[in-house]
Amino acid sequence: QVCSTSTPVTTVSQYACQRRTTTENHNKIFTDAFEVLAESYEFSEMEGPCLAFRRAASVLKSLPWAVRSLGATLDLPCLGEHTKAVMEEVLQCGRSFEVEKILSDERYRTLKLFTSVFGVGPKTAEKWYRRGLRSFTDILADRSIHLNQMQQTGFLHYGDITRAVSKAEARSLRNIIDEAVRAITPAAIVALTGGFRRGKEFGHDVDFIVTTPELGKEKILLPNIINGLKKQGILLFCDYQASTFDMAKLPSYRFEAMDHFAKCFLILRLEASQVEGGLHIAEGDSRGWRAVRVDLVSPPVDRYAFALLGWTGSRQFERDLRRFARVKQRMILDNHCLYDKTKKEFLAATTEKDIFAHLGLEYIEPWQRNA
Ligand code: DCP
Ligand code: MG
Repeated sequence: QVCSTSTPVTTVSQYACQRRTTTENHNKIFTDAFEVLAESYEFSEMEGPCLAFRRAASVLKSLPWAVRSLGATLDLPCLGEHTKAVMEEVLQCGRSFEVEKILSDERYRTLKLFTSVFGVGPKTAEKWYRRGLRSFTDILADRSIHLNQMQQTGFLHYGDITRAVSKAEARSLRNIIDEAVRAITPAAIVALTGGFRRGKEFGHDVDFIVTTPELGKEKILLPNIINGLKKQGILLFCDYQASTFDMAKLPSYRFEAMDHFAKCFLILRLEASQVEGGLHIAEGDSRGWRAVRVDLVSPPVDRYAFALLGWTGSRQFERDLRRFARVKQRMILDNHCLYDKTKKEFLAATTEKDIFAHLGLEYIEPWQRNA
């Protein structure tokens, strides 16, 4: 008997770094629900279920089609009983009652509100919630609460900072950073990273990597850029963290969340006149400027590819790159390096493509990393 040709079964990988995920999400009704559940578990410090919902959301985001029945999800990875129960509800009723319950829950709502302030993390939000505080008015009226500088600035520019940054605004900020950097050393390298590099239309901030072709010279960059922005009168806030990077300590940084490169978390004043099509601000707001969050990271140039890959995201894409490296290749990947535990050696890379190749992965373009 002759074998009948059948259409090849394309299996979806459980690793986001083996999937191509554009910004086009055909399953938003499900992934929005999963995000709420994941965040709710995060507030309760239940990492397992939180990650399970994040992974499930990420798988659905990668599909070039909309799920219309549970039957269509049979071959998909990372969808457990709980996620399928939520999907079933959404398919039948257009919404999930479990999600609605969370959205109206006082604790969830309060923690969500408090963590929306720049400089307020889940720990601080929880502390304020336990004290019985429920609103910004409660916080600002409580004399026993000391707000650090970041949080004070967070409240001061709350409206602007919680409002999304547009692509046109990101482009204008790129020009501002480019100019500030070029005034220091014309040879400097500036790269847009984060969500805008992945092609997103809006972001919560704009992320850049800045470095110099001459190794070691990058040390002078951030302090000088900061000074330049200050002189221009557009620096509204700056949290500068000097480099604690030490090649000799690699690859042992791996359990830490942040990398050790010099970086600064900024709030800049952006003029309407500098943005093509105007600012992305509330209608009726006639100030002519807005505050925007900008992050600058400054790795030594020989670490550039790792930093760029690490800061381009998405978070889920990064998590799975590292998990894939660890589980499948016995390698350790972070924002600084790639280490092969079998060969006991560091693998060099000057481009992101080099890193994907070392990992035995097909190259995934930045705009396909919206996992
Ligand atoms: N990143 C990470 N882990 C963190 C923080 C950041 O892996 N704890 C990486 C992945 C992110 C990138 O850095 O994509 C930039 O961080 P942002 O918080 O700015 O995230 P995005 O730019 O992706 O999204 P947004 O549009 O919200 O800024
Ligand atoms: Mg960003």
